[in-house]
Amino acid sequence: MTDSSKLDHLLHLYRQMQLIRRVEEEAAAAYAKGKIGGFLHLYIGQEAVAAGCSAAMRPEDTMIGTYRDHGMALVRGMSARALMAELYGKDTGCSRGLGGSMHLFDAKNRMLGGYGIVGGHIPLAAGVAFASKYRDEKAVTLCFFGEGAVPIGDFHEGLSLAALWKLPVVFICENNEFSMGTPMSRTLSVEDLTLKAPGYGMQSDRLIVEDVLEVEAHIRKAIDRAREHNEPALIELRTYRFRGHSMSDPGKYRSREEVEAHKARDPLLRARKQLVDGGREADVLRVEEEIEAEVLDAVQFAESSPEPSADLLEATTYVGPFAR
Ligand SMILES: Cc1ncc(C[n+]2csc(CCOP(=O)(O)OP(=O)(O)O)c2C)c(N)n1
Repeated sequence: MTDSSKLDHLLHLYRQMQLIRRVEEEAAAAYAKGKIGGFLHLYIGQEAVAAGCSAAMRPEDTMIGTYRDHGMALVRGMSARALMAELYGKDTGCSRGLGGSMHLFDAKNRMLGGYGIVGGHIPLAAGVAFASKYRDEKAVTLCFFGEGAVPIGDFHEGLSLAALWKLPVVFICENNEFSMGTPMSRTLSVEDLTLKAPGYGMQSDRLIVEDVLEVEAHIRKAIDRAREHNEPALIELRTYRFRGHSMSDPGKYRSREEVEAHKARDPLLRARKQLVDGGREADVLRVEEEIEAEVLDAVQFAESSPEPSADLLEATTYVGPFAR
């Protein structure tokens, strides 16, 4: 890749990261005003994971993850409008307002959720990968979860089957060091989570997330192995969330200094600096302006969209004689 095309690619990833960050900031503001209800888990600080991983994927590949899913949906191509409207519980949302923040879903773009039960989707990811292999689609499933899912039974069942049946799936542990307010030292017996992989005869890799291009390069290797040889892998990406676990978390379990130290190593700002140092400041400013317009438009769209009708609730709750 030439320096110029590398910077073009980085600009594309910066656009995605900036879109996620600004969507999350506006969602937080709307939540504080009572416009968004339920739980809201922000992805601020972790954007380089979704953007870097997505860059290594093909359109036919699948992403499946946890309730911290806004970034995943956006990088897979869900519009900011459909996402924001879903957070607002509006009829124009990706699931007509019935799924909400934790259950984003976009079958067209192969983003298969958004799951609220910690670890519950890991065996589902193995199932999706099984289907791809069975149909000989040469498609790979990327399954995202936090380190809080690692001691959960579903993690072991999913990884065990994926290795046994040689499924094209890459398990990505986004280790942001805390499960709600609990540090990993109190939930896990080892710090290196890839130590779990050899127990299943599975490949593994581990990376501190600082540079979005580095994330892409590592994940690409795992995706290629999965696609070409049906070799599953467990990847640990060490990252950090800058906000609380959810909007209702004041985050008293970690010091301001700790959070600020991580913010100083923000992968989004690093990408921005690389672009500016590479002579692309004008492009950066243009992208930021475009993202600003896109996100404010999404908020306006969500605000002005209608609520789902009572008919929709009935039709999606009952089957048989009650279904319309
Ligand atoms: C099976 C199950 N147990 C408990 C919860 C409550 N809960 C929601 S999020 C969470 C912490 C998960 O932390 P982690 O997996 O590290 O992901 P993160 O939120 O840090 O991205 C817990 C315990 C749940 N949703 N599901």
